[in-house]
Amino acid sequence: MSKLSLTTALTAILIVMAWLATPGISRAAINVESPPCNPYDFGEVEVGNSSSITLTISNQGELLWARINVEWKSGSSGDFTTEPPCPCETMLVLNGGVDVLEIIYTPSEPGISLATLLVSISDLFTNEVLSVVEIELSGGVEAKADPEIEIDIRPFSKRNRINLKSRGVVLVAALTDEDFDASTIDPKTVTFAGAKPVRWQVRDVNRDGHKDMLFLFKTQDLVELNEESTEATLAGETTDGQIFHGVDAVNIVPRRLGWSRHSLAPPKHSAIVSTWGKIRAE
Ligand SMILES: [Ca+2]
Ligand SMILES: [Ca+2]
Repeated sequence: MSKLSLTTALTAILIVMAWLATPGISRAAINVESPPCNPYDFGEVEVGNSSSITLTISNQGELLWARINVEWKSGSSGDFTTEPPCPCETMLVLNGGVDVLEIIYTPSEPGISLATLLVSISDLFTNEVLSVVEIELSGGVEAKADPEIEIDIRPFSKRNRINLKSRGVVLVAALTDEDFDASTIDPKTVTFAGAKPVRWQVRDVNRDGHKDMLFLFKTQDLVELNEESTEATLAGETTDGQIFHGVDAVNIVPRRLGWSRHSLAPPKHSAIVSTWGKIRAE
């Protein structure tokens, strides 16, 4: 080893020894950037979408090597994640250096989500914990409580008659208004009087210029209706998880009361198909 490189090595050792000998060594700084605030609220993010911030951990004090440990104190599962994933491998930050951690919020359902990320900084050489910072995270908005929407049972009839002994079908429209966009309904979540829809389509049922959603149910599936029923409920969720319900009057047709044998006969399957086909063709 040359005299110069030996001198350089000795100097480095002396510097390290000086660091180790420094009492009450100052702390590394932790900064949350973009935007710089703690707690941090991601606000409203659509279910399935993501928003992220960058946690910047910088060693700007007098510490030579900072050892950073990051772990979830709460809320580790589900909506909040980090990149790299936590609990993270120990990060080492040299004096003057920085390391970054991305915090990602991906809401899985409507509502408020909370989490706390725990960042601890210690001296690599002495293991002394110098600083512990809790990053409090929140996201989402309060879910609206089951709003009532406007529905229209048998949209082309004001009497809303339902013959529970029929093997026919019942059309029910979920209508769009200024507070609700019926075209966002997830049809697979919809029930009407205990029945699941067998078909559905987006169309402007009441011709107000706004798309509604029209559902077709088999009458024999309306298990929650009986001859005493005066109203029926359509309920479901939108594609982003907002639950809703709507109520409309029904006029249950009494069995065999004033009906001919002909009218009690169940319609043929082909008649059901042609009814829906006619609507689809419009
Ligand atoms: Ca009606
Ligand atoms: Ca409409």
